[in-house]
Amino acid sequence: MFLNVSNFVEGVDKAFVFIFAICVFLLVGITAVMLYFIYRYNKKRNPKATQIHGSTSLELIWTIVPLIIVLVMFAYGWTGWKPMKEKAPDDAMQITAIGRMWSFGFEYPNGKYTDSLYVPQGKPVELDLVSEDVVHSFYIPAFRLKQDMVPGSDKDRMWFIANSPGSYDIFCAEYCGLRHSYMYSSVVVMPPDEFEQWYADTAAVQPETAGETEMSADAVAGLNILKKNGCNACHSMDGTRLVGPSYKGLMGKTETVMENGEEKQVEIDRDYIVRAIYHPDEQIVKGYQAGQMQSYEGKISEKEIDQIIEYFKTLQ
Ligand code: HEC
Ligand SMILES: [Cu+2]
Repeated sequence: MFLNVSNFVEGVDKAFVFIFAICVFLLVGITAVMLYFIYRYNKKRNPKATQIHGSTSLELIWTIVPLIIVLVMFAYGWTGWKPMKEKAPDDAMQITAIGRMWSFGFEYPNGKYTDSLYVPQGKPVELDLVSEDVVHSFYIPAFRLKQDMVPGSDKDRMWFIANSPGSYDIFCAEYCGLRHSYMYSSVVVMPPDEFEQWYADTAAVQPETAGETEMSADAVAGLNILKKNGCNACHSMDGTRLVGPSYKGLMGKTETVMENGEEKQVEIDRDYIVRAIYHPDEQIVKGYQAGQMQSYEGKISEKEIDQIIEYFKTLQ
């Protein structure tokens, strides 16, 4: 529980342990006094109650002692929290952390992109927290760090120095819709030389595509675009219905869609896919909700859509 895996653990845990100890002390103390009073002043042992009217010294004690206690709590809390909000060291590695419904993604200065966060041990890392849709909250419990990702804000940042190699959980800590609970990832801390090697390996710039060797280069690129943009949080490849329809058997199929409140049959071709990705709310697939999928116009080019289509064709 108290492993110093980031530079902030000690400060936060000191405040926590102090507050927890005070709580335990009060719980035990108050319960003991209560039991003693029940025993000592019950009707048998103390038939005639004594009335007390005001006691300046008592008033002073139960005002000043708690005041001191909460001020000490504040002092511990403040000293643990303040360094998180200070500017990151100048040599901090800059990584962009992207949150979207419903996955995290990480972009490194050399263009590398991953689903899990990889960081070197012992070196400061600064995250620029970006949301592509709604408010998410980036939470690394083991590092004692949590910060909201607010769409449109460029001020959401977080920095840390990871001390021990290993893998630690990342959660979204702000309810952000249906599949919020699927929004988890991990931060992998590597010894510096191992990290350098991993980082320099730009052949792996794209997310891992294991076991998909029979696909054409375009189809693989298409799959990577889907992964990179978090499309698969809402769409499955195997026919399973998620928030959106599955990609399986999509190309060439006739789809029933709602356009301006009217039901229509359309054949799924390139134009349809482009419209679905750039203007998702123009034609809503029947049985699904509008307003779930955002427009990817400006984020995904038509050339990339062609690669996505190449990938869709492998799922017939
Ligand atoms: C937040 C959930 C969500 C995400 C993320 C998402 N979609 Fe969708 N998508 C939907 C929903 C819901 C529909 C059905 C309603 C509609 O047509 O807009 C849909 C419809 C589609 C369709 C039409 C499918 C059909 O059966 O006609 C395509 C193609 C599509 N999405 C592609 C994508 C791509 C590519 C991405 C990533 C760049 C993506 N989606 C990201 C929710 C999502
Ligand atoms: Cu979220």
